[in-house]
Amino acid sequence: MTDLSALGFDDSYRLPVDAPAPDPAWVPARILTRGRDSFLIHDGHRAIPAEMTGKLAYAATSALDLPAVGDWALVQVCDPSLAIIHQLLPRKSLLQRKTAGKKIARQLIAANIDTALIVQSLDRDLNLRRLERYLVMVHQGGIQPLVLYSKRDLVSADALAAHMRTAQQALPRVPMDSFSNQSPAEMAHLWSHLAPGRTYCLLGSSGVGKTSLLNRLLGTDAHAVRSVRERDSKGRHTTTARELIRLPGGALLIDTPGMRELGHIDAGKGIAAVFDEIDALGEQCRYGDCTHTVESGCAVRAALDAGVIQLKRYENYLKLQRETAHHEASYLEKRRRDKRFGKMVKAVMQNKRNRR
Ligand SMILES: Nc1nc2c(ncn2[C@@H]2O[C@H](COP(=O)(O)OP(=O)(O)OP(=O)(O)O)[C@@H](O)[C@H]2O)c(=O)[nH]1
Ligand SMILES: [Mg+2]
Ligand SMILES: [Zn+2]
Repeated sequence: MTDLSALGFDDSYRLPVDAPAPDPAWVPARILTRGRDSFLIHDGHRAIPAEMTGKLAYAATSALDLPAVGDWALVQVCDPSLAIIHQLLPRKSLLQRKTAGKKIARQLIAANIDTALIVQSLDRDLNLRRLERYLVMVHQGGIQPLVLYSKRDLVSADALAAHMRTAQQALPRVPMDSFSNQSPAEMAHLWSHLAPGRTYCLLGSSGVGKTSLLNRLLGTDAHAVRSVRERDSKGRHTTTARELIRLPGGALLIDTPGMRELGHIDAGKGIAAVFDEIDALGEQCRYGDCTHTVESGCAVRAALDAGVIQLKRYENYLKLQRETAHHEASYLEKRRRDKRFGKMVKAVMQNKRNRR
């Protein structure tokens, strides 16, 4: 008997009613890990190494069309050591970011996440701007956030209280909690956030304690952790791969490597959700296309002057807006160029064939 619901399967992953009927031999399976060209999937019975069909790979017009960790797909199980991924099932949610560096491309982090556990270390400075960046990514993907402040043992009770107060005041609607992995009681409390059959994803900078948390939840040392001091200056991260893991009790968890850069492409929806009070004020600006910078009759600037909105939050809002618009424009331009190039190659090939 397969129990796909234990892997997080539900009715929302069915193909749309008007989609062509898939091959009856294909079964739903979840992507556990993704290598360069290979995958590990689970079909409810067992984990099986898998490859995707050439058709799926060639039909992909961007990284978004390829399987990511957490995706549900229709696969054909050939034998216990090989499955073929034929088709992706509709996604409930999708975590993505701009690839690091100058390149303008989307990178998929994980699919079908219910809640992102954004881990922030209490022994580092409270960086609300970085947290807003994570929240934009999470909201853009249609995912619930839960901020977990880690390493509680490294700060005093007063420092913790001040920290949490400031964070919660700045982001009143974001659920937050704190813990130390040194405290069994605090670890036990964390379980109350994790429900069976739901999928969670650990996010946060390198060294904040994501993998340590996973290990504690698993009750093993199966996954590598490394002290912040041991991390080399080349910025090597301890966790390098993403993997979907089933926890005791049945929650599903994906660990991720810490991200140095957190750029967004086309994240307008996420920005509007994270900066909802600014977004709402924007409706009252005199001009519909107000940039909230120099226009007269700007309700956002008025709120800023009245001290209703914090300057740093406002600045981060503008920065993220500019950045996402810029990346989106570069991304579209690149797609146009690629398409033109593709057409040209096709025309040349056609020409060649005709001359034969
Ligand atoms: N004092 C204290 N140290 C912790 C706690 N959680 C994690 N650490 C330490 O922090 C260091 C980094 O932990 P990791 O779990 O490797 O961090 P990570 O977030 O997985 O890092 P990357 O995989 O590089 O993204 C390790 O030395 C852990 O032992 C905690 O609650 N308290
Ligand atoms: Mg790690
Ligand atoms: Zn305005």
